[in-house]
Amino acid sequence: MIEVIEAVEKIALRIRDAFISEDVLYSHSINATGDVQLKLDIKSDLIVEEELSKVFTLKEIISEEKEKILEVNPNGKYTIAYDPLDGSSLADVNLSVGSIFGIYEGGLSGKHLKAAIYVIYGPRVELVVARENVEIYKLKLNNKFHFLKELHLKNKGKLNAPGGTQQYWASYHKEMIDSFFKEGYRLRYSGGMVPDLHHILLKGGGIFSYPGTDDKPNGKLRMLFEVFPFAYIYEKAGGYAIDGKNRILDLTPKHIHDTTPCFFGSKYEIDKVKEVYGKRMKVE
Ligand code: AHM
Ligand code: MG
Repeated sequence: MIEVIEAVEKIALRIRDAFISEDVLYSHSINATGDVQLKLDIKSDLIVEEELSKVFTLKEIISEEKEKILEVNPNGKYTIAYDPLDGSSLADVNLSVGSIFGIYEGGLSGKHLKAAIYVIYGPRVELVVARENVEIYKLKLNNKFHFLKELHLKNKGKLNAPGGTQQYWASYHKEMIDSFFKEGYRLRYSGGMVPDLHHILLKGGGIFSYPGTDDKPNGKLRMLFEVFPFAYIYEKAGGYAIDGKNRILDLTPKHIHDTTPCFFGSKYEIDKVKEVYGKRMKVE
């Protein structure tokens, strides 16, 4: 597994460098020599594919940016599913974005997840690795990641990050979100899953939700690339991740790009979601 983590460290450095390369960040057209210039998300996907293909323990890689599974090493044992640059539209306005990796062994479901990693590109670059524990590393000037601490969620937090288009929320979902605000929770939603979930994790608690809605009954966020890795990270940190009723890590996607409604948080908030969603699961 260490070889996978080392590959992610290299990826993080290369994507960090890609942000300050103007031709990558701002080009949406054909350059002077007639080449179609790369956008940041395409460039990030190429970087990830290049680095992960060199890792001998990886059998297959699955990118959020690609239709199909790519076999990289027939003798490898893990499949890695990744979102090379989650929330990439936020990079254009210079907000934090991230890369997410789920490492699966023996199948593609929540149960087969063996580790999860994400990188957050903010004012600092940080790496969070979940195996038995959840550890955060900070990138220093020597281009090495240094261990900072273990991350743990408390029983209850103060932050509320409600995703999805409000116009399409079910009435009971809206009431639940409002009830957190009435209890004093503060709105913290940047539109980037990585910074929003990182914020809650680092502050020790709160709730992030992306529900099923009229326009998107299965939510927006993808199981393999986004939801399972964060569910794993939250559980290992002492938190919870559910789809409303079920534990996220008990789910199995039918197709690699399947999405699911999702709620991540500490015990108090997730108990409340279970209570509300236990009674009414359908969008009204
Ligand atoms: P992306 O993978 O296309 O970037 O979309 C995922 C992002 C998440 O980071 C974020 O939580 C969500 O989309 C925000 O969606 P919305 O704009 O509907 O709130
Ligand atoms: Mg994404």
